[in-house]
Amino acid sequence: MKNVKVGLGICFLLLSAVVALAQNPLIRDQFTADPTARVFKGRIYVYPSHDVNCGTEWFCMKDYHVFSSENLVDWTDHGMIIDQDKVAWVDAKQNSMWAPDCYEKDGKYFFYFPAIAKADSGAKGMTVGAAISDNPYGPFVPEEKPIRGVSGIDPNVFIDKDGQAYLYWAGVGKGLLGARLKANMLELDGTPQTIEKLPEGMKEGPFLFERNGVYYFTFPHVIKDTEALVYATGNNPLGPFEYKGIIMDEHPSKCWTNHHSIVEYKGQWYLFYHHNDLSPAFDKNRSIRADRLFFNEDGTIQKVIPTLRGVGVVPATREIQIDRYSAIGEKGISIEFLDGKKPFDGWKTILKEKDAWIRFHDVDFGKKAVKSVKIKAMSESGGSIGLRVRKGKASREIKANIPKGIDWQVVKADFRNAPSGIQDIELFLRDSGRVEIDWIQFE
Ligand code: FUB
Repeated sequence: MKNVKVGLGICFLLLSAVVALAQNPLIRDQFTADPTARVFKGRIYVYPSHDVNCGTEWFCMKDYHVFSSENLVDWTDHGMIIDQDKVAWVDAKQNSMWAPDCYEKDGKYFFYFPAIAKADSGAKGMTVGAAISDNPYGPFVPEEKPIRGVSGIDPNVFIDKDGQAYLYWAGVGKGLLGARLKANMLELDGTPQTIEKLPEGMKEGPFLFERNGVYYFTFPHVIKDTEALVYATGNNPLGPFEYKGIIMDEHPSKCWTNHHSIVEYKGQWYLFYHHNDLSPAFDKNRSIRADRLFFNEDGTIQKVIPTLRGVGVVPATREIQIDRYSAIGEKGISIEFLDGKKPFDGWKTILKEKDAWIRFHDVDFGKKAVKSVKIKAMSESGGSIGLRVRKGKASREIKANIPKGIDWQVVKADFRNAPSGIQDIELFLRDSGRVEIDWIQFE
């Protein structure tokens, strides 16, 4: 499933891997959380935090990677950009490198990250530091000391049209705060102020953006049991803001955290957020996702319904992970890990009843006609599946027989005269039986 290219670099962090993934979660070979997406030089960069499992019941986060994509399908892992052992002020015993951000100013990239400070660093507890690079993917050089006057987590930076920069963060037990930054982007300019008139209750992960002169102050907020993503708007980067409502409901799975960013890329707005897809039993090992976000005419945000399908348009000639579906029938179908002990291997679709079906949209058949389709499948009973490619009323359908067997096999079937361009794919079980599907691929 993984297509890895390794590039030669001048230092360790330029060892980069390209992983073809257009669906949710976006990164499947490691845990990622708290994604801040930014557009730099026409490319989308995502700065998440990096969960690992240390065998404890709490977050364990030792370093940061950055990922980038031009097409929202091929994500490059640029490797580790900050390591807790290499930051002078960080207490590396704490594994506390929580949600980061990155912002560009005058050709320099400022990466902001929270961590627990060493006792002799001049700061106490969770605080925020910066690291600077000439490139969005590093190498980043950390400052010797954290930013003075910041006590808390989840830094977020915004530069307004007049060039004034702001830093926001979640003050532990002190609500959400903001302050002006000096021109050097490394010092507060004035006293931090609490962002007022926000709803009562647990709040963290502030993310501010501006659209059409309106400042959107967005943040995770516990309304009921776990974190929903919500927002308020105002006329000024430091408020006051008026609460507007929910961007994304709390996860039904009870993954306790959510953490997000909102970015416009090539004319479409996206919400980046996280869920514990690859670790259903332990919600401190999370995975980043992206879905489209839309505004109403009056500037309010439409609620985003989380999807598995995600946002990338998948070339028909790639392995299509149909288990990351856009729609699914109600009966006779389930999605399971290929191997429950190896979640990074991904998922499979299990068709168990006649007419059970699954749909996957936005598959790009391009201009060159495909001739056949390969289906990686397994069927202990043997089974017959139908595969339909359709665009509106035009459709092309074939059937493929999956021979009886207890091993995965790649079955090839003729598939000519498929409609060109971007299509939906539907897969269904034609008769009784049980068929498991890993992926399908046209050629
Ligand atoms: O990732 C650790 C913490 O969980 C973040 O800093 C919070 O926003 C929450 O997502």
